[in-house]
Amino acid sequence: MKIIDLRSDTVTLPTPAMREAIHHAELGDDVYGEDPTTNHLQQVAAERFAKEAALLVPSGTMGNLICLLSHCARGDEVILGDQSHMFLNEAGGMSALGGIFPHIIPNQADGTMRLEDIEAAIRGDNVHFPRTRLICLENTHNRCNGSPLSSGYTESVATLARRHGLKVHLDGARIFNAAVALGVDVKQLTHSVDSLIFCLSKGLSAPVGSMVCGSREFIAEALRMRKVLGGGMRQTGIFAAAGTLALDQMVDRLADDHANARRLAEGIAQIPGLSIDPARIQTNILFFDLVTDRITAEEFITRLARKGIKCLHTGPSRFRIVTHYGVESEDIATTVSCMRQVMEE
Ligand code: TLP
Repeated sequence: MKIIDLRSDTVTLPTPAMREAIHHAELGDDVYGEDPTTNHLQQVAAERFAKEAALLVPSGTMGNLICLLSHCARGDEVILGDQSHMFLNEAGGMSALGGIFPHIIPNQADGTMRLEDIEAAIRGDNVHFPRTRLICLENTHNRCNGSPLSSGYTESVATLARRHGLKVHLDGARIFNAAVALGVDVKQLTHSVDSLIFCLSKGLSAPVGSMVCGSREFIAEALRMRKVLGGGMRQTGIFAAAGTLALDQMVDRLADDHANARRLAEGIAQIPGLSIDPARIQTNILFFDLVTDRITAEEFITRLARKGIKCLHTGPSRFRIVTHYGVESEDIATTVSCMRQVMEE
């Protein structure tokens, strides 16, 4: 039985070309800046985003934390969405390790935060207040159905930030999904932000790694913060080799994942007892709800798993599915038909 693992695009395995590149990667000690394969990936990433420099880091979580620590001092405040991954799913690292104060405002259903809400959250200069330093965006927005944020929206947040002397950081773990869904060059979505991270090891299928991009000065500080966090690695060319291929070969195919997610949503919408609005699915992430008491959420997940289909249980009666490399078009039909059987059993 083929296991169709739809829990996340983090489960993707490296492609045969990546395994080959890993095998032949030229290596050195990256802590001395001497791993040629890593240096090449960092240059390619910086060019792809038209930023001055880029840094390879072990994970998206560490990348976001490195950026927070590079932008902010202890006691500084960061404005971010209440549904953001940085607020909900990164173990409170900004407070635990940086003494940074999160100021959350509501994420709208499309992953944006209202400009009025952002502006109202910015503190004035007063000895009683923390210093507002940074605004964080997430594109695509994981918990908001993988919604892509437009370049226009990102620019208006950056303009607002600049007016108040603030910086903007983008959690672009899935920024290439956004670019493909919106049909724009990825630079258009990132030129106005001061720093960004993106992940090599999600939809792009590399086994390990995320990249931080920004100005040369910012990346010098990020390098120091990576060291502080114990993220200085050695022969990182082993996975940087796969990362370069991820950027070269795995971006355009994300459109297939988006088409699969939309087909899956349309199929789920037809199953009595399950609820989803397919019109909201623009990239590779979808959430759906169990809206019957004939079966519990635990039973639903367990019976589906018995049929070889794994999805993530994210709320009392809410589930998440993420399509990715390795999930084929025929797997979509199999998934819908198994879900229908589970609901009819
Ligand atoms: N998201 C993962 C994990 O929460 C397990 C997932 O399955 O969606 N930003 C965003 C928007 C993310 O979705 C994630 C990971 C991260 C940052 C963190 O990346 P990693 O897992 O590399 O630390």
